[in-house]
Amino acid sequence: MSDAVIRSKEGRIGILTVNNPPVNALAAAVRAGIKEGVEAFAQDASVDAIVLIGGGRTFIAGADIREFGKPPSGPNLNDVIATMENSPKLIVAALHGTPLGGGLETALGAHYRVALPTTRMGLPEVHLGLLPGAGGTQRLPRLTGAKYALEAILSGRHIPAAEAKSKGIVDAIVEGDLLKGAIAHTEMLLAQKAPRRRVRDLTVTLESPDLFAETEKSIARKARGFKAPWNIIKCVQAAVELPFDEGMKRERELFVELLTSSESAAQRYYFFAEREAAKVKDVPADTPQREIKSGGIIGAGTMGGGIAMNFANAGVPVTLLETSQEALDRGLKTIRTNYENTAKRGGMKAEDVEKRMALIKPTLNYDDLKDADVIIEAVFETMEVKETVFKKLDEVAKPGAILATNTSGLDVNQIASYTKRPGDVIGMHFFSPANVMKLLENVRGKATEKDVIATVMSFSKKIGKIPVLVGVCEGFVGNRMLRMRGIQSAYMMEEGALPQQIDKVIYDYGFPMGPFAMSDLAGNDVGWRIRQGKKEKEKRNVRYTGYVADAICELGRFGQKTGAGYYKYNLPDRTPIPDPEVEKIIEETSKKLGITRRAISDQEILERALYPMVNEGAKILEEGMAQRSLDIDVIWVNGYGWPVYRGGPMWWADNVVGLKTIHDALLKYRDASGDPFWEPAPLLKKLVQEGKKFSSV
Ligand code: 3H9
Repeated sequence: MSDAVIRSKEGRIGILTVNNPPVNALAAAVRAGIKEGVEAFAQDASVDAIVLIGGGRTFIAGADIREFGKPPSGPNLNDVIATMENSPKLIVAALHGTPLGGGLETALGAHYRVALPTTRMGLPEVHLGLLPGAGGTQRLPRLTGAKYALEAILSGRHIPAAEAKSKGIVDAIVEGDLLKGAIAHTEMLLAQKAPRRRVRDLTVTLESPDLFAETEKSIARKARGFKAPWNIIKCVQAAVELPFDEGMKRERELFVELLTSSESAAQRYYFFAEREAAKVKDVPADTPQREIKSGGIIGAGTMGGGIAMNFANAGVPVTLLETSQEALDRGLKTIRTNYENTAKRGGMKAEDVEKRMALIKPTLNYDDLKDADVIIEAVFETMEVKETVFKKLDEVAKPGAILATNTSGLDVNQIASYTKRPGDVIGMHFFSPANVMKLLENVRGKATEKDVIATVMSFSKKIGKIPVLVGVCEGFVGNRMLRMRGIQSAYMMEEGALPQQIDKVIYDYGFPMGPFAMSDLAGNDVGWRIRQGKKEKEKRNVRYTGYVADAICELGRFGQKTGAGYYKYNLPDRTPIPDPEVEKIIEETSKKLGITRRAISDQEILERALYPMVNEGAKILEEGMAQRSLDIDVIWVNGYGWPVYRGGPMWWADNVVGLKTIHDALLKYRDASGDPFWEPAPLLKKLVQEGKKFSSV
């Protein structure tokens, strides 16, 4: 008997307790332990029924994702579940924590299910590019009807216990001690001589004959590029149309198709990458942390207001400072409107609007920041303003307070030098809108203390962010790489491509939009003003990148907000419409630059837009500005819409394109253009020579 599943008895009930911390994932030993336990109790005359329960914080949270792709060992999960379902002894699954994926599927193999009120269950395989491959797509529809099951499996959402009860997924909610409640429920079933109810024997309700066609239509945009959602629809359709065993066969085929796809490999990689990114190599998990009970934010603009909302959403009181009453009022009004709109859409309870507003204390006085445990500055992006703010903060903040800057581009070390406590200073680069975007680039200065890093990384999670630690360099990781795509997009436009062609290639790759549509959304004037402020045209590149962009801005085409940019817009409709006027500007620019326009292929566009980003990623890695290639991927997937089914730029380079292909393409473009921009990064060259990947660094 393995330790992974512990057998015990309470009276005439046999108990199987899964014991595989932290989340009782279905490793081979767990699968074997359940099967053997069910078989042993079946032979045991002193046992009338069986309770299956999880030890520790949760019932089984799914298959062991780390086992996918490795040679199979131990009994297959479908056999384990069939053994349960066919057991001559009645089986009750007792659910707590997060019974997910294969965990919930195992529970659906029991004859009955009870759950604690706090249990949140679901079939989230879609997030791993998979589908429930142990009967979930066949059994759930038999309990809930096809429509509900389809929605639940396609969204992968966590279903609260009360909802699960109302849909028949669980039979009873148990208050208090789960094991006791489960035993009592089992004894009641035995007393009632309840049948061993096999979910496989139930019939599926199909609410509407158009369900599958309509669902395909409704997910078309969101599921673009993903494989799993389409296979999930086919599986649930099979549950409706085929006998159980044939439906199971179909599920298996469609599961294996996904398991061997690069989309799922990317998504499974990403699951662990996101968790790994929260860990800092030289800051051990047990590093003592500073306590954060309250915060302060300087600047109530779009950024500051959004950051304040993150604090309030997490229940952390925050003081919001501005320099004028009008600015403060404006900022608070925007926050309130955001909350009210969320409440109207059903995203939060109406009474919570006031509760959250009450956590945000407005002030015009720096002294009100004296008790804050962390203070984040979100003021105008010039070093002069930052200097004033940090000198002031140094005067008022209590000893040990963490002083953070939300700068997206200025030198965090220089900002830290304006205080007498550079060890307490760190960058927290939120992305706009800060109350929505999950990514947080935390920027480690050369003096930042380890306990400050540990505190900020874990506080980031508390306020609902996905944190990644980066080093001080221009643009940090995300914007530094984005710039590479921007440079080549501008050049390609001058050489012969139009914004709509470049945008389409990037959109088709899987990004939510291309660089020009994105610029129109963000406002073309932002970059224009920065370029105007610079005394000389950029030297770092062979050619200036702003010719077309400047011409467009000179016509007041700032983007969506002015109804025109690289595209025109019939506002309020925000669909970009290609504009012959822009085409003319582009052609004139090419002429002025002495460039004969040529047709540029989609493949060239893709390579020139994305390979330089990978090359820059290599430099970032080599300089230690990102800890690992996975950190870069997490930044790009979360902050910039890199399609998760391609894993992020570095995973894609490692596993789909291949580093040698990228290296050779860089050389090809370098030789054709003579532009040193294309020089492969030394790390890329080295890895190619050694036949290694970025993930090995
Ligand atoms: C499946 O079941 C397929 C079947 O349909 C078909 C089979 C034939 N495997 O997230 P946390 C690790 S697919 C291995 O930080 P939380 C995780 O990496 C699976 N490891 O905690 C972390 O490790 P470390 C369907 C796993 O409390 C530690 O556990 N199931 C797995 O914030 C703690 O995790 C899912 O997709 C796993 N399945 O959240 C559920 N799960 O400490 C995926 C977690 O070394 N998991 N780990 O960094 C989750 O959603 C969350 O982890 C959970 C806990 C909600 C369970």
